[in-house]
Amino acid sequence: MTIKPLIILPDPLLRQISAPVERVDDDVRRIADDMLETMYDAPGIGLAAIQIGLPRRLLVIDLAKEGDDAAPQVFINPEILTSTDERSVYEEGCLSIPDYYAEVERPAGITLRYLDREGRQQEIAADGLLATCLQHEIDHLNGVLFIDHISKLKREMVVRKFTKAAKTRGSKAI
Ligand code: K1U
Ligand code: ZN
Repeated sequence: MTIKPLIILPDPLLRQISAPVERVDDDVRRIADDMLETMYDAPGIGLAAIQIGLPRRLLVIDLAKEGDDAAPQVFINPEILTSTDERSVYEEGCLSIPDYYAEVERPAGITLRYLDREGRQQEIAADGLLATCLQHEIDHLNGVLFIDHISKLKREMVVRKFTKAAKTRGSKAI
């Protein structure tokens, strides 16, 4: 398993719409394992393939508490089937927008259809942090970032800060 470099705002890749995974094979399982390794190293609780530069509809999540056994979950070609009218607010972060957190309101519950790492179709109902994290990661598959759910003023400030930081990094590179 390999830890991959993370794609950081304002990289245009983060705005790309990811393509469906056509076949769940060993290559896809290897990518999922690399994503989990990258997510644990960061550390984070979720990761979409585009965050390591791969525009494929694949995401990983692990919501195990510190000290508990790892509980990795792989979701391939996830589709939200239903969303509750009830909404919940959670303070979200993003490994592609390091050290920035903001409250985001989303449907409190969803039902989801997806393929697991063996390529079997599954359906689940999710609420709480799992519902929030799945929606955050599925947004990534559609080129949407959590800052798109906050005010335009705050979003523009964040994008400006990260654009400046990227330019500084670029000017220091040989
Ligand atoms: O997709 C990502 O960028 C990962 C992101 C997932 C997420 C966090 C919060 C709400 C919705 C989705 C993160 O993992 S940010 C880091 C984070 O939340 C965290 C890091 C260490 C310990 C616990 C949480
Ligand atoms: Zn994110």
